[in-house]
Amino acid sequence: MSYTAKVLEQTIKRNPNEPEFHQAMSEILPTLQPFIDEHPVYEKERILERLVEPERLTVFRVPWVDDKGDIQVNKGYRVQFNSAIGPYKGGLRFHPSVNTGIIKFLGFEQIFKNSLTGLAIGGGKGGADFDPKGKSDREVMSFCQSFICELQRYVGADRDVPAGDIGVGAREIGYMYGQYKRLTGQYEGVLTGKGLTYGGSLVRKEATGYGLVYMVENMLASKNTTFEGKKVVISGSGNVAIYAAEKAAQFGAKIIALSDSGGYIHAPEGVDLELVKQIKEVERGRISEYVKRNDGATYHSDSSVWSLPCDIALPCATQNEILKEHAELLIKNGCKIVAEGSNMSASIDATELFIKSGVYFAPGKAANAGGVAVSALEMAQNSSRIVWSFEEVDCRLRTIMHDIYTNSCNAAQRYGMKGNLVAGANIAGFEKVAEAMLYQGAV
Ligand code: NDP
Ligand code: 2IT
Repeated sequence: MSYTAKVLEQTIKRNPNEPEFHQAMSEILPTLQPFIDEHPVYEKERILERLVEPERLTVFRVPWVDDKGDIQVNKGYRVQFNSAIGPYKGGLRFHPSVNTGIIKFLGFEQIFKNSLTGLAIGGGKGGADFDPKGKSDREVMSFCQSFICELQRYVGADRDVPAGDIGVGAREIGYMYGQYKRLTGQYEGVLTGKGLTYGGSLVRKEATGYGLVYMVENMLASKNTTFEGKKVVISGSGNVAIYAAEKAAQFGAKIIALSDSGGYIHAPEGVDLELVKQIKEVERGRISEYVKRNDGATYHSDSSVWSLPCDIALPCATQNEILKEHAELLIKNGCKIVAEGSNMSASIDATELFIKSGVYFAPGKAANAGGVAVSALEMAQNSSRIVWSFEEVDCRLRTIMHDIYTNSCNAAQRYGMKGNLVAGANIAGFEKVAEAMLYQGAV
């Protein structure tokens, strides 16, 4: 049995009931074998056994008081997975589905993603099984303050720097930042995705979506084409989806669909993004609201957004939102490019089918790395107490996405897997972390 297969088997056995974590490891570990064959020292030094075990996993109680005066209790999490190349960095997810397996899959992916950015950030992730939907601002503030009261013991500008993810945006980051400052007396870059008036970076809000489109820009360029006139289907209608739609539209694409967990809108002539922003960012409403105010679109809750014919599909909602049956539909309808805005958007069999069928596929750890990359630029601006212009940050983001694309392509090619960005991104991300772990000894 190969080294990677052995570690995978052992790790699955040692971490039962964590299917998403198993899936992330099953996608990553086997692709590292050719690189490890060439560098046997990594097996000798047990790098993989160390890599799959988080440095630390904290689970904590988050009690808070709702608007009726009742006490609610949620579970909070932070996994500090790997600090070989920098302080832990990764988002916080507030969603009722959050559990240990989901936090560990996200934290594990984050190690590779953060390495790919070329910046000095280690892998971490956290969150809570709290559902912000339907809660008042006051309730969200109460929850966030309680959450950070506990988390503040474990984070810090040079230690662990959380940010947003599903259910955590500027509002939640603001409440947590204010409470952190109050608890510690420190005005430091402990969180990213902050508001622009208190240490946030320009382009952070847009970064994941814009970065995703910059990744696809490179994929298209390799096929001598551009976004101009392409039909794009996007799932989700949150932070990543909205800014992916914005940049793709600026590049001349037509965004024909967006969704949320209730259903999707189909706008054959292109979505009105200002209306989407009003509904989603301002009113915190449902995407179904769109068709009540724009008669160029229809709403569907009984079929999948992936049933729509398109040139490019950008999943931007959550993990495993593209299963094999959806991949089959996309392929049948002529989709040529799939790039993951969400983490682990596609199941393993869906990913394999895309690759086998010649659909150009970019995995999340490469394609959605723009968000955390600009988070690291926010950290850099905070430490040096300067502010870069929108153009400066955007230009750095575009270069970073270009470099991630090139490094992933080159790594795949080096190991005889030309065009396989899944293997390429895994190897390119692993190289730096593995070497850093090796040189730091048995830690
Ligand atoms: P938001 O909370 O802003 O938006 C999430 C969107 O996805 C909403 O439209 C939501 O619909 C939908 N969604 C969430 N969970 C589900 C589900 N179980 N089934 C169907 N739809 C769902 O989150 P983000 O846009 O920030 O995150 C989207 C994805 O991108 C996540 O996978 C995240 O990990 C990833 N990501 C985010 C980054 C960032 O910087 N924010 C960076 C890199 C990756 P509804 O409102 O109905 O729940
Ligand atoms: O999945 C991710 O990369 C994020 N949610 C962003 C993390 C960050 O620290 O900006």
